[in-house]
Amino acid sequence: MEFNNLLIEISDGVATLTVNRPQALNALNSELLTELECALYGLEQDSAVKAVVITGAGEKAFVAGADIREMAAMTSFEGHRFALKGQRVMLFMEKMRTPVIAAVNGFALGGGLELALGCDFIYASAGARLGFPEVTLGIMPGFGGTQNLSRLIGKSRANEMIFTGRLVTAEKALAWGIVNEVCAPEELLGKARESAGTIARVGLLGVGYAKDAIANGLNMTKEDGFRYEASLFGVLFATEDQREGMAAFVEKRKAEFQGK
Ligand code: CO8
Repeated sequence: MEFNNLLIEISDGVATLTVNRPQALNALNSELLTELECALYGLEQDSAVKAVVITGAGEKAFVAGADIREMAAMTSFEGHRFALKGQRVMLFMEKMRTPVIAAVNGFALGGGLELALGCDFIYASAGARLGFPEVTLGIMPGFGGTQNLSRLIGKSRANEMIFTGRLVTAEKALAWGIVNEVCAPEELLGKARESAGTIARVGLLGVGYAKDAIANGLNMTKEDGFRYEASLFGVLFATEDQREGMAAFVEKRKAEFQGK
């Protein structure tokens, strides 16, 4: 499928997906959200892809939010549909077995920060600014931001960011646990691809099941989460990857995982 607003490059098991609408600071309009959904679905089905990095085109922005020009004319019904459309993308990323890393290379605002929070973890460049300015537009986050941010950094800090609409620096986002690492801008994509490459070289089944256990376990009691983890752990013992990974260790050689 051809995309008008996305670039996809696949190399050594890692897909780099670039949101490519720099004239609007990569703002997410309906077309772009549809393309994101299709692209992520395609990457999840592609056995050559073992990890995904999402970044923004240009030097200024990762994604500066949902498209305000498009939202300005929406009815209540359309606003609701638009929120559900964005949420579908965020939820799909959580459910994908393939890990997704956000490389936040500039402004990550509103729906842009929600996109980053929908990824499995985030690296940011030193000059990046992150925030939820929705309240300054008379709305609120609608692509999962209230849920994902509060679960990630706790209610108080999420409340402060969302109620004030103030942006935080990459360093503050690091201190608050929103991003895992702050990199020099010229090193950001390399760092994200390097981590994605490390993930791509290990057993994807183990990674996928671990992702499933963490994402679903967060919505369970600890005891249910433990039970769920044990079930998935058991399933892995029915796979060739488990046999291969352990045999390779015993035989002191590199494992050749097949993802089955
Ligand atoms: N939507 C549409 N266009 C945008 C957006 C956006 N979010 N952000 C930037 N642009 C456009 C600008 O309009 C401008 O276009 P043009 O050149 O045609 O006028 C171009 O990008 C460049 O932007 P600026 O000239 O404004 O660049 P500056 O460097 O002066 O400022 C900022 C950069 C600070 C990032 C500024 O562009 C800005 O404040 N952007 C808006 C940020 C924002 O408020 N984002 C949140 C949007 S709301 C949202 O994301 C809700 C998500 C949930 C939706 C729920 C469903 C209903």
